[in-house]
Amino acid sequence: MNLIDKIKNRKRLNREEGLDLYNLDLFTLGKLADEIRVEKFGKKSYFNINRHINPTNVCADICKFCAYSASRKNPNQYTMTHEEILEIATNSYNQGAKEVHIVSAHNPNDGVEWYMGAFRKIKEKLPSLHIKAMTAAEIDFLSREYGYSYDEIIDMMIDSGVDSMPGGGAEIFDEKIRDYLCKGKVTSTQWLEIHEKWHSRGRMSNATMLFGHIENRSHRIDHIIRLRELQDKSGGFNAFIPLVYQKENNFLKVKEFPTAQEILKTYAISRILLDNIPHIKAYWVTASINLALIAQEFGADDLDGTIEKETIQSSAGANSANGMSQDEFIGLIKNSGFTPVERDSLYNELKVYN
Ligand code: V47
Repeated sequence: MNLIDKIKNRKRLNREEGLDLYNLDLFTLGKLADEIRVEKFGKKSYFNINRHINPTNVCADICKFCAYSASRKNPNQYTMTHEEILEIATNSYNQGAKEVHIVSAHNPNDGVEWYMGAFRKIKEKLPSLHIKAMTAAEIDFLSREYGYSYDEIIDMMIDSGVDSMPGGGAEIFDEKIRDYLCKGKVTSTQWLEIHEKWHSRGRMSNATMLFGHIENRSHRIDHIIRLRELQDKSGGFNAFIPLVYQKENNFLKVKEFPTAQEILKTYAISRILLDNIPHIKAYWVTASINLALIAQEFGADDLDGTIEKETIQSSAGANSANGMSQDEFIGLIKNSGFTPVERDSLYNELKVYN
């Protein structure tokens, strides 16, 4: 059976076949991915009303791609108090946010309780606000820095009110590329182990892949296949999020950036290869809103959310510092021919905007 027939018959593709997909022309690939997307979700495009909070940029680790953590290029250190974090969460909740997405740098100054106490305070005051927090990289950092096992940290997160885990810190799993980008941080095996442990408690998480820097196509396919293998075992990933590398204010020298064509192909291939992860998220912050809207026709069914404030990627050049208004977001999805569906963090539908 040739590659296209295999996809049409919903047969699983292996690594080599995954890589071959890049040789298909963009429109053939897009059409194949779109057929799968439409079979699963029709013309629905999911989003949520969320608020990103990045409580500190003080970081013990050094990732070459990062423009967010305080460093020579970003001398403005900050660490929020619990009261400041709670105030942001409360204001967002009062304006309709259903989720706070809390990701910090790896702060060696304030202890595990600084992280957990913030979650507890939010949960106590706003029990219905979904807390998506703590990347596997943060969990690994706390474990290394303070001598807790992954299980202990995960149990503390659950006791403190964390509902789901974001997909950050995955970067690219290939060990050689990863070592160059962020040696010393959570390894690929550890990242996968932490998510598996989280899933084993009946909890959901996301998975990202940072691409468009020094990796090549086969590294991306390897990354996607490793996620597919874990998902076969644990079933806990809600969404896969290819993050397009942003190039400003960091220490990574990249000569060539991915074209729009390469980015769209990567979304489409993710949709085709990941037959067991339901949602493919075109995170508009890194793809740009224009390309994210087009990605809806190349396999993506989720555009993340309104975000309100965003620091990690906007520090590196993305146009996302102030999020996007709900009306604008809904209008853009509608005008692109899709049906906006507000979802909660676990993809239950809250409102369909016909
Ligand atoms: O892991 C850092 C990435 C991630 C850059 O789970 C960069 O729903 C591009 O994981 N260019 C954190 N990306 C953000 C993240 C995320 C975002 C949205 C939704 C979800 C989710 C998760 O940001 C890091 C890293 O890969 N990042 N620097 C950069 N220069």
